[in-house]
Amino acid sequence: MRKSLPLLLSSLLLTATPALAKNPLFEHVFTADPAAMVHDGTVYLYTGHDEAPNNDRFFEMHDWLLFTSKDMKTWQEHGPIMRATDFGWAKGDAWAAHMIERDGKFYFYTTVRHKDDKPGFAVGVAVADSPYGPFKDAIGKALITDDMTTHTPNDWDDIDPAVFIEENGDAYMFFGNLVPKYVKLKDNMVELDGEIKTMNLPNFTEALWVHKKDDNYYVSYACEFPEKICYAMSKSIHGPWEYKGILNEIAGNTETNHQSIIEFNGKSYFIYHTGAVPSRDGKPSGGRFRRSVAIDRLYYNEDGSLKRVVMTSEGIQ
Ligand code: FUB
Repeated sequence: MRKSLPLLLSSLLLTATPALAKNPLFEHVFTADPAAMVHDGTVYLYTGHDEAPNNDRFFEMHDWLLFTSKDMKTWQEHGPIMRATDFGWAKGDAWAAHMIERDGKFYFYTTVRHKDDKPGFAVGVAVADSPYGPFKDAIGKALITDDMTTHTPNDWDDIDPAVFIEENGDAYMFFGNLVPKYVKLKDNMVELDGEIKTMNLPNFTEALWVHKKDDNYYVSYACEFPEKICYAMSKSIHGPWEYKGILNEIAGNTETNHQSIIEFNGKSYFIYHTGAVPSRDGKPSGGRFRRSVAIDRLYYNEDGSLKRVVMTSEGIQ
């Protein structure tokens, strides 16, 4: 006998096991552009904060949020650590950022939109004595402004900073949209030390992230559009970079993606964002301007190359 729809639904509800979905990580707030840092046994997850009223127009991002975890499963929320307009020279647009520690100070490199005296997107740097802040503008001006690079006519081609410190202490900042770039930083972490160089990375869009394991350097980045995450490997921070292919497929319901790769307690993790939060309680669902951070495991092959990420709804169990 065929069941009526209400009966079918109620029997399904009675027999279904509650889903323990852990990806995306948070549903009560939209989070994007994860920038994770491991420090003193804790994972600090800094995220952008999508506040667009819907998925029709564009990003609305005012501040950056912080979540921490000691097991990658339970997360404590610390709220906003900084607003884009805390940089007195910035108009707003708290886009992708990166946190790194050096000599007990925490440097927060951010994408923001510059005021009209130097129009376009810019990179700022803030500093604090603690990973929780309070963060203040480290130099009172932008570290990178749009007029410093002329590789594309776009005013958003200097975005998405990611900093890597070599074992010998040399620090480099990677950034860019459509043209990947990097520049050495002085030991004080807040001044450029030399010229901005370009990199050769196939299908590059944005969201550079550099990490090292054993004697291999890895650069991962958002490629094509809609964005997948691709990666390349090298034996030197200066390249040449050998393109290795797709690391993660289009993450679902958003054209952008942005990854962090960390190692924590002997395991490697791939942290990214999706548009997968469903509509609940009459609120608009996730999507391209209402993104949400997710985490899955990252595995290496014996030759050091990376296995393609398997995105899960369970997340880290
Ligand atoms: O979140 C705004 C921008 O979208 C970021 O800067 C890019 O990486 C992309 O995720």
